[in-house]
This record gives sequence, structure tokens and C-alpha cells, in this order.
Amino acid sequence: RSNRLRALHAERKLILSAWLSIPSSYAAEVIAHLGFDAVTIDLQHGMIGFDAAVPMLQAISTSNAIPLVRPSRNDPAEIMKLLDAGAYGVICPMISTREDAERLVSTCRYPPTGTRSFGPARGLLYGGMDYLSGADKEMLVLAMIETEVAIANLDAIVATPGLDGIFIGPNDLALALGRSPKPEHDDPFVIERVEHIRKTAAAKGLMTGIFCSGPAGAVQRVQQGFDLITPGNDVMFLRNVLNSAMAEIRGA
Ligand code: 3PY
Ligand code: MG
Repeated sequence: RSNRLRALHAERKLILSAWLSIPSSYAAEVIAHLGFDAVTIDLQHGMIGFDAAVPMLQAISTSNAIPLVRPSRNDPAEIMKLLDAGAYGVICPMISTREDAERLVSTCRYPPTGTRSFGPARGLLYGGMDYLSGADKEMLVLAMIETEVAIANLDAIVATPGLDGIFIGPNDLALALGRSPKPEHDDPFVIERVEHIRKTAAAKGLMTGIFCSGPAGAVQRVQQGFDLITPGNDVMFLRNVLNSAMAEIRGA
């Protein structure tokens, strides 16, 4: 199975990814069928471990959305298990150095290119029996840029062979710059740093992604030129919709 996100990026089309923090295969299934291009399972800040992620990947497989994961850290063992479970891309948190980025890419590629161990259990079911021949090409590798050290090393990170893109974690990035965590910051210094990261990565032809606080923030990021947009996570949307439903009813 080819990774449609690469084709969308090549055609300069917007990629929308849902972001799951609730450990539920049913929620994953419902959200995956809404028409998102990708669905990302968040094992870093979501309430999700590997055992919960597997049925969520199975649920996403019933839709056209490409299954992505955010692992809890740049850990080859965890990332390789998630790829074996059928993830077609990795958005890895806290990539701060060239070495971090090289290790991440190597984890997602089979020898002789990388160090990924062979055993693509669900990968074969999702990707097809020719999984091995296409895996290195299909797995999308995105490095999260969200530290001050990463900004200092940005040129070296974006030049990492095999890296497909970057994904900005705006909350951690703002914190690292001494500001309060906020997806769409009003602080000019944070705004400038975010645009610097986007431009530097885009100049290398990399996919540029970012996490947003909701539809308004997402529209702003699309207009800024980001390729891969996460409009918010499941809990944020659930909370907002239920809060406004309650307010509407109680205010009637
Ligand atoms: C951040 O904003 O730091 C993220 O990692 C997005 O979830
Ligand atoms: Mg973060």
C-alpha cells in the first residue's frame, strides 16, 4: 500500500491529521471515517500505551486515513513495535540534534539503509504482502521541533538524509523560549521562531507540520504555508462541543 500522504505533499495539497489521546478503538474508528487524510495516535501525551494503540491501528485500517503515531520518545524499540503494528509514519517528539534525527530515520528503515529489525506483523496485513520491498519508501518520518537546542541545530536536522519532514510542537517550543505554552502564540519572538523553522524545513523540500488549538488556528497555519495540520486532539474537540452544547441549553 502506498502512503498517500507523500502524493498529497508532492501535489502541494493540504494534509489534515486527527490526533487521538483517548485509548479507544471505537473513537479511533469513528474519527478515521470522517475524511481526515491521516489519524495520529499519541503515545506521548495521550492516555495510550502500545496495547491500546494496536486495536486503534486496526480501527484506522478500516478507513482511508493513513495511520500515524507519535511515540512517547525517540526509542527504537517502541517505534519499531509501532511500525510492526501497522503505523505508516512516525511523528517523533523532542528531536534536538542531528544525531537524534539520524537515529530516528535509521529506526524506521531496514538494513542496509537503517537498523529496523524485521518482523512486520500487522504491517503485512495493512501494507500488503509486498510490504518489505516498499517499507523504507512508504514510512513517513517526521521530527518534532520543540526545543531551543533544536532551533540551534535546525540546519543540520533538516539536512538529515531520509528525513521526510518536521512537525512543530508549539506548546513545548513556547515553553523552551521562556513563554507560556500556547499553540498560536501572540508573542512576536515565538511567531518569528515558528516561521523560521517552517521556512528552513520547506526550503529543503521537507513536509512541514504543526499542532493547532482548533479550526481558527488551523486556518491561520494553512495560510502561513504549513503542509500537515493537526487542528487539535480528540479531547479538546469533545470538551469544546460539550461545553457549548451545555451553555446553549442552560442559557435557553
Ligand atoms: C507541543 O505543542 O509541544 C506538542 O507536542 C503538540 O502536542
Ligand atoms: Mg510537545
